[in-house]
Amino acid sequence: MMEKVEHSYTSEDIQVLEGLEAVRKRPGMYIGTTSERGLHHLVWEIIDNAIDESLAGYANHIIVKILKDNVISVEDNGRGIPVGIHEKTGLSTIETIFTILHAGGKFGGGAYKVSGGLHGVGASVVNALSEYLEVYVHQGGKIHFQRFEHGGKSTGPVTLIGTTDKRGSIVIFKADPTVFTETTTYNYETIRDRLRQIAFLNKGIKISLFDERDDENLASVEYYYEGGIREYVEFLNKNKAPIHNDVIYVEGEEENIIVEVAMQYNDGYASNVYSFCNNINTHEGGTHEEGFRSTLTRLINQYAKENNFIKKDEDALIGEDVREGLTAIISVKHPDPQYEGQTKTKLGNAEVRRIVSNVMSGQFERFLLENPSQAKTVIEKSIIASKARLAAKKARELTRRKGALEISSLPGKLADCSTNDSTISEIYLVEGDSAGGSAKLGRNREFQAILPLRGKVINVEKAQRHKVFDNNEIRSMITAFGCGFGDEMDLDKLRYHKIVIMTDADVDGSHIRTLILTFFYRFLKPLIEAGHIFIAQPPLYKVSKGTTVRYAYSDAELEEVKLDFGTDKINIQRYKGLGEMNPEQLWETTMDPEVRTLIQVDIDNAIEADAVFEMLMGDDVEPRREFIVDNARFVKNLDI
Ligand code: 1YM
Repeated sequence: MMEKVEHSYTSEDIQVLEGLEAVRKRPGMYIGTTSERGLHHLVWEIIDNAIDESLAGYANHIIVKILKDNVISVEDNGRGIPVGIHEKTGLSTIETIFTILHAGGKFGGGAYKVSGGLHGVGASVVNALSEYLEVYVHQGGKIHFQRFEHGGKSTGPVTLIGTTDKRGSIVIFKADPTVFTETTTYNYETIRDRLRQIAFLNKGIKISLFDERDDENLASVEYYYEGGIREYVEFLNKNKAPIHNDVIYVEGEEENIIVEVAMQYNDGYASNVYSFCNNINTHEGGTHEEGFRSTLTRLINQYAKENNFIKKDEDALIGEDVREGLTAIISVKHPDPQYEGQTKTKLGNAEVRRIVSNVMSGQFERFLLENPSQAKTVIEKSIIASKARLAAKKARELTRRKGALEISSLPGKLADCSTNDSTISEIYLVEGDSAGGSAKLGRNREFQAILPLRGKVINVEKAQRHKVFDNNEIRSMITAFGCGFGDEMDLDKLRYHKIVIMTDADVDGSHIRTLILTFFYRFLKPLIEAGHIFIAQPPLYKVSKGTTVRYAYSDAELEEVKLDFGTDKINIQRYKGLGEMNPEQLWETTMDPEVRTLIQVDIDNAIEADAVFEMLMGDDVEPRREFIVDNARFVKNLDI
C-alpha cells in the first residue's frame, strides 16, 4: 500500500491541469464550436448527467434555470454525485468528475450511461470552459459544496455547508466569455425546445425550465409526458388530420438495448420519420431506422396479402407507399452506440437492425390483427399511394422524353447573370411581375439573376408528389438551380450559392415566402442545411426631407430616422409592396451587397421546424397569423 501524500502539487495535478488546458486550447475538438451552438452544448452536457441519473431510476425531476448574467443552474433529485475521496485519483469524486478528462465511463461503476454527447467527459469539459462552476450535493442529510474557477481549478476541497432533507445534485456554471467570444447569451427557445424533446423521449421525467434573467420578463415551462414518444407523435401530428385513432406503440429490450417506436398516419403525403439514439436525433438515420422501415414494409405487405387487399405480387407496396402520411418516432437506448456518416448522426451498430425488427414484428402484427378497421385504413392509404406513384412514374417518363426538366433548358422568365462562377452568383426569387421587372433593371447583371414567380407556388404539404412537379413555379426553380432534387440532388451542380427569397413585407408576401420555404424544406433540404437560402429585407418606409432620402426597415428605425431629421417637413412613404420601388431604389435598399441585410435561413431543429411548417401550411388560421407577425424563430440574423 502506498502512503497517502499530503497533496500540494503532485503529478496528478499536472495531469489534471494539462487535461483541462487541452480543452481550453482547442474547445472545438470537444464541443464542436464556440459559437452560440457550442455555448448551449455546455447546458446539454450537464443535463445529460441528470438524465442518466433519471434513466438509472433514481431521479424523476430535473430543474434548469437561466439565472441573471447568463449563469446556468441544473438540478436533479437523484442520489447526488458521490462526495467521498476517489480511490484512483485521491481527489474528491466531484473533483475527479469535473477536472479529469475522460473520467466518464470509467468512474460510472458498471451501470451504462445512455446519454449522448461526450460520453461522460462532459462535466470536465463544461468546467474547463467556465469562468466558475459550483457543485452542491444534497446527500445523507448534508449539503456538500465544491467550487472551481478560471477554467476548472478547484478553490478548495469539498466542504459541508449545511443540512438538508432533500437529495440530489445541483451544478451551477457561468460560461467563460474569453472562450465564447461570439456570445454568452442563451436562447430561451433553444433550451425550451430541447428540454421538451428530452421530456418526450424519456417518459415519466419531469423537466422544469425557468428564465430568471429579466425581472420584467420572467418565463418558465414544465414538461412531463407519461406517454413519452406516443405523445411526441401526437404533438407532431397536432396540426395534421390523423386517419386512425390510436398512436401505434411498441417497445422492447434485447441485449441491453431498449427500443421504442410510436407511429400514426395522417391524411397528408409527407413522411415524417425521426430516429434517436440515446436522446440524440440521428439525422442521417442508420440501423434502427433501416430495421423499422424494412419491417414496416414487410408486415404491411404481409397483412395486405393475407386479407386480400393485394392480389398479385406485382402490386406489392414499396417503402415509399407505406410511409406516405406517416409520422413516426424510433428511439433506441444503446450502451455503446457507434455513429457514422458525414455529421456522425447515423447509427452504425449492426445488431440494432435485427433487434428493432424483432420488437416491431410481434407487436405491430398484433396491432393490425386486433384493430382491423385501423389496419384497413392504413392499408388503403398505402395502396392509393402506390397507385399515385405508378401514375406519377408514367407521367414522369412522358415529361422526361419531352425534356421538360432538363437543365439545358433554363426557364424563359429567368434573367440569368453573366458570370459562370456559382460561388459568387445569386438568384433572387421575386414575387410578382412588376417587382420582377424592377429587380431585373436594378440588379448587378454580373452576378445577380432574377426569377420572377408569377403564379401561386403550390403548397407541397398538401399536394401529391406528381402534382408538385406539375407546378410551373416549382419547375422553374428546379431548372434554374440546376442541382436536381430529392435523392438525385447534387449540390456541386448548384448554379447560385445564394438563393434569395424577395417578397413583399405583408401577409401575402409572408405566405408566399412560407410556401417557397416549405418546398425547399421538403425537396431541397440540403440547400437549407448548407446555408444557401436567404430572405431579403426590403424597407418598410422611405423618409425624405428635401433631397435627403433615408429608408427604415422597422417601426423602431422609422422613429430613429424621424429624430435624426427633426420634425419639420418630413415626407414618409410606407411601401406596400416591392412593386412601388423603382429599380434604383430596389437596388440601393435591398439588393446592393454593400448595404443590404439578408437573413440566412437556418433550421437547427428540423423536427420542430417541421411542426411549425405544418402549422403554417395547415388549416388553422390563428397560429399562422401569429407566426407571420413573429417569424424570427426560423431564421438567424446575419449581416452580409
Ligand atoms: C445536475 C447534474 O450530475 N447528477 C448525478 C451525477 C452522478 C450521480 C448521480 C451518481 C452516479 C452513480 C452513483 C453511478 C454521477 N456520478 C458519477 C460517478 N446532475 C448530476 N447524479 N452515484 C451517483 O453512476 O454509479 C458521475 S456522474 F462517476 F461518480 F459515478
